[in-house]
Amino acid sequence: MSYHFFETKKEITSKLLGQKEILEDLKYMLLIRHFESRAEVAYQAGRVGGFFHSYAGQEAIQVAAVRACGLKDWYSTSYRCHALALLLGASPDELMAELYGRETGNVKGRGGSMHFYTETLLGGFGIVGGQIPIGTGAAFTCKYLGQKERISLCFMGEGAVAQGAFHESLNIASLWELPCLYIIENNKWGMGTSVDRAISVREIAEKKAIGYGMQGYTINGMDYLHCYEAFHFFKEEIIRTGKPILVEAITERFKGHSISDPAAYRDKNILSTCIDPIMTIKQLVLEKGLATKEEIGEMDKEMRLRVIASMKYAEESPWPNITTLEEGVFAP
Ligand SMILES: Cc1ncc(C[n+]2csc(CCOP(=O)(O)OP(=O)(O)O)c2C)c(N)n1
Repeated sequence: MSYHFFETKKEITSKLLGQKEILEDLKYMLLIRHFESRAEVAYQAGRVGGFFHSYAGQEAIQVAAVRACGLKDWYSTSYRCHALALLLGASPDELMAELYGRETGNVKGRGGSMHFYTETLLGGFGIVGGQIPIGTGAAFTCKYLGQKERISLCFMGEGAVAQGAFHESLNIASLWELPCLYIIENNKWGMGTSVDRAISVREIAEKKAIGYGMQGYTINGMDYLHCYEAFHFFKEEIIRTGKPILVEAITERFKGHSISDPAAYRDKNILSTCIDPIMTIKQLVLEKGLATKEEIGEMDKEMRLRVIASMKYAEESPWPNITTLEEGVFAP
């Protein structure tokens, strides 16, 4: 199916996105991809347990969102949270150690793949749609405290749109005019269920937003520059109007739903025809003459070695002491 993507204002945003930032983002995209693929290998070798959901294929969205909105906003997302944690300042070491279940992990080995946090990342949620009220609450905080330059970005898969928490959150966000950017990452599959069999409308954001009196947009989640320009506009709009926005980013999940899913239900040819988002930023770098192919190759190697070093760090890290098992765990 073809989509009508939001038309961005290139002339404004291209001035704001500097050479240093583009190169940094290329490195982030390479780092995320290597992190996902190496961690997957570690999982298959029995070094990582629990669940594991790869963000491979969707990198352009969160890399561009964090670049455009900055590190001071609030962020929340689903269990597919490795990339966002890396982008918001968690080190590959602490994240890999978390996957390995070690004491040096992001949450001391208690949470695993689905529960990463940073000072501005409110999680990592295993319950589909669980982060939507949290992201909405963060937007409420911004408004309540009078932080006019600060917004909340709440990412979710398209499967979460059918949850009650989605409707209740968007209704209240619109009613109370909360500075929240809701981003539906439509990778076309909720586990093994196609979006066509799960969600009753196409152009999900554009159509759903109307029901809440909000603005809704569709963006190309496979194109880094387009995503950057769009996110830059969305944040400015939220700050200007004080109102929430709903966005659908069309993307592709390069892997199965989780590591145990070979995605046999999906036509493999589709992936061979779609553009890798990393190619879009590589092309931008080459077109602007920011680096040569050889230099990009060096960056790739640097990021690969960084991830391999994080695996060594995780491997050599201690296991949590059994006597601390209940520390930091809250249950009613
Ligand atoms: C409330 C709830 N229902 C069902 C599940 C089981 N489940 C886990 S992931 C998933 C699919 C969600 O798909 P989507 O929201 O599109 O996100 P994606 O995995 O594609 O990023 C389901 C149904 C769950 N974790 N939570």
